[in-house]
Amino acid sequence: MRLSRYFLPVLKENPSEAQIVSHRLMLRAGMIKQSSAGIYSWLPLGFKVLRKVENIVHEEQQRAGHMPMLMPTIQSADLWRESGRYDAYGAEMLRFKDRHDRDMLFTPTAEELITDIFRAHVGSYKDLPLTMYQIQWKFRDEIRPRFGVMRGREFFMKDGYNFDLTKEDALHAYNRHLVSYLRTYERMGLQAIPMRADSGPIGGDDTHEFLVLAETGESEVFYDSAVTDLTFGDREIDYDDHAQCAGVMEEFTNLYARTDETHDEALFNAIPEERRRVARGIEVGQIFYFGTKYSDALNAVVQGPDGKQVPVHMGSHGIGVSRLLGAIIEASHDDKGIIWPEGVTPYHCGIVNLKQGDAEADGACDALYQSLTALGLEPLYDDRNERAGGKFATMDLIGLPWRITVGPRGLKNGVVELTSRRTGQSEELPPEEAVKRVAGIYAAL
Ligand code: P5A
Repeated sequence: MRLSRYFLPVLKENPSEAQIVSHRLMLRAGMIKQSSAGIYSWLPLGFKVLRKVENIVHEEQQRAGHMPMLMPTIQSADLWRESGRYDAYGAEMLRFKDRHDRDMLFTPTAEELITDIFRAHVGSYKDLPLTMYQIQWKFRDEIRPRFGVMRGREFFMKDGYNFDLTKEDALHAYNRHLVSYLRTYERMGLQAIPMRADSGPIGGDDTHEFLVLAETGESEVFYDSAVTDLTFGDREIDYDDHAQCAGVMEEFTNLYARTDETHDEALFNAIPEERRRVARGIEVGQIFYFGTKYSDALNAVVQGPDGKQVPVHMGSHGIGVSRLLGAIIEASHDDKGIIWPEGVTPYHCGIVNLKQGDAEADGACDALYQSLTALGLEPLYDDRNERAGGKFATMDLIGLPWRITVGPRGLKNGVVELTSRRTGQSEELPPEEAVKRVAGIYAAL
């Protein structure tokens, strides 16, 4: 992409309505624009990162054997009356009527809808286990939408639902989700710690939230500092192996880590004092096992091996896809702007031409652009007639992890400059070496 043709409405001033750094930087970098409270348009740069995050979620869900599908954003109230949640859900549910005076709602979550699909089509235990998910817009009429995409009213969520014959199988699905979520967040450059939590209106006793530690986080958390040493890394996992998934669950949840709703002072005080931490975190996902709550209410039964009809065991599992962009920025920025982790960066590498219009510099930039593109990478080429300082400031603000700077002086010596956004360190090297270096970094992901 050439910056001269791109729609990147960066702001020089700090927008006064933004209280936290991620919101500020998303507005300043021209990623989003608020349309009304808690509702945003995703401008090209923001949309590109949203898609990257969404793709990682898709890849990791499918790796775990979960099937993508798509349900509508508008639902009829009928199913919610059947489950008893229509009245219970409260003011967060956006309700309206269609022209025939039928009660409709904008989906805040889809346990009822998927259970209705399940009961219409599945009748035997032989069709289990089954896990399907979607990545779809949700609406919750939050009392205090704030912090940009962090607490929106309209937000993008991955919601997955498992159907199993037994509690044991459903707990395996729970563990499988935990493992896949660990992988998902790590690929985005984030450490998200599973913490025992409260299930709220979704229901059930077993639930963990995934929290990214950040001062601006909305949740208060209590944990043993040893949990921050755990990483999933690139270990092999067989998602069908119950014992292996249970082992990972055990490893990542046996140390004390809880949100304030389930915090237990006595257990916390049993941790050695120097390892006790009270902090704040951003909830980027939550997994639930709620047994037969919805299958009982909506009569979702299958014929078991002994011929008897039994309600299925279920769980649901969410990732805050749009919120993740805020969380990633909270975790990765400096005073100049965003620093994208390589896994989610909107463009792989910036190219800054220090002397636009100079035949040699223009030619070298075009050649770099072509070489990077031929290797499957997406460069963002600042080909505007701007001063170098302005170009660097824009690149720093939008946070591409790598930048190649091209100028007549370097070209005389046959070199360009490769700069890491994270460390600020630069190196002079021949253009083809710079391309190789950048390609190597992404190939290793
Ligand atoms: C699990 C999937 C559920 O809704 N039903 C289907 C279950 N869980 S949840 O915890 O309520 O939401 C899942 C994740 O969505 C994100 N989230 C939000 N993101 C932005 N703005 C909001 N207002 C908002 N509300 C929830 C969170 O990351 C949450 O973990």
